Amino acid sequence: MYTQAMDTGPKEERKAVRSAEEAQLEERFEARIDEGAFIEAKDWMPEHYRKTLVRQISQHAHSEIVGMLPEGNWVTRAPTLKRKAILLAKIQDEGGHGLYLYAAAETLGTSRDQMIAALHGGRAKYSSIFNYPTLSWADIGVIGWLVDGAAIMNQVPLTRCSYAPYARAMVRICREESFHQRQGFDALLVMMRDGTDAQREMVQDAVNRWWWPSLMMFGPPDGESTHSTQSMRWGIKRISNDDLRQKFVDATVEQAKVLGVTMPDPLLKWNAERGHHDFGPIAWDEFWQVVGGHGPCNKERLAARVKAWEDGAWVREAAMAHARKQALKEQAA
Ligand code: FAQ
Repeated sequence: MYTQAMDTGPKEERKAVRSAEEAQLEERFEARIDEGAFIEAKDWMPEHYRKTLVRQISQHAHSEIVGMLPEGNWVTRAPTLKRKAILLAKIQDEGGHGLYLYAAAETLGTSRDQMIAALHGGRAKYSSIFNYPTLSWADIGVIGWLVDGAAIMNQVPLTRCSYAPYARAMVRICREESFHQRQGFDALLVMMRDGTDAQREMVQDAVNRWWWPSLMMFGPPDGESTHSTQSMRWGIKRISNDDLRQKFVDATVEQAKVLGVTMPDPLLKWNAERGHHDFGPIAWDEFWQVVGGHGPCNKERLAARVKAWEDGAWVREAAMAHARKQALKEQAA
């Protein structure tokens, strides 16, 4: 028996030892999660935890980068120099957020090139919201107010995400997003208070078009959310999709009153028993169409990203050539 074990055993035994070791590591990892400890890049983590994070963080990074496009359409048409400067700064911030997030995902062993290739190849997702068109200047205000507002609601709990590099990136991002939300609200308030009737109508029209897609940003209902249970167990997500959506509705309804706009939802009303606003059904078919690549601007957004990447190839090549020359100079010195 012993000899037989020697013949067939070592590999099996190694596997058994490795899995016993892994089981111990996993137990320690789960205990740390239960204690509320942060996980750092060099700590042991289950493969599924790593993959879940790369999926979420890279999707988040892609959203920031693709999210620059609908706003970029309005840089040349901003109504005043002040609004143009604010919009430029905001778009630049979104680019910066993308970079922090790609860097956070890279700490998990996936390169930026791999993530970008997945986006350009249509294999990676980005937020559904950025597949809608920006038709008027009011859309830019509404993106700040509602889209950044929804982003903040979703992202503040991510500052307590169990994966520390993501949590740290989110602290910086949330500070900037809060400025983005206020500038959007301010732009709309000026139009609503000091504008013409046509400008007020433009704001209401933008709210009508962006309200429902903003609610969809929080993801499918909890019962249909593939990843929520595991992600909440691991402390990646701290609050569920539906609970965040409800918090967003409750906060935004009050802000709409200050602005003097109405939400395009006849079923929206305060429910004293629940202590929350009830709201009408969300068109989940539309959401899945957009997520599946068939929204109003999916093709245009991806084509713009791929073109920017290809047009920028010479910059990347020049930077690499410069780095090679510098390295040679340093070697020679
Ligand atoms: N769009 O199981 P769940 C911003 C997918 S940043 C597209 O619930 P999870 C800043 C989901 O990936 C906005 N796909 O998923 C800005 C999954 O598919 P998969 C982005 C969506 O991950 C403002 C499937 O559905 N923010 O706006 C969406 O647990 C203005 C099942 O869903 C973040 O990314 C969606 N809306 O929860 C920039 C925050 N929702 O991956 C410029 C970080 C769900 O299996 C201008 N992410 N899906 O193929 C998160 O918090 C989460 O990933 C959720 C989704 C909550 C988005």
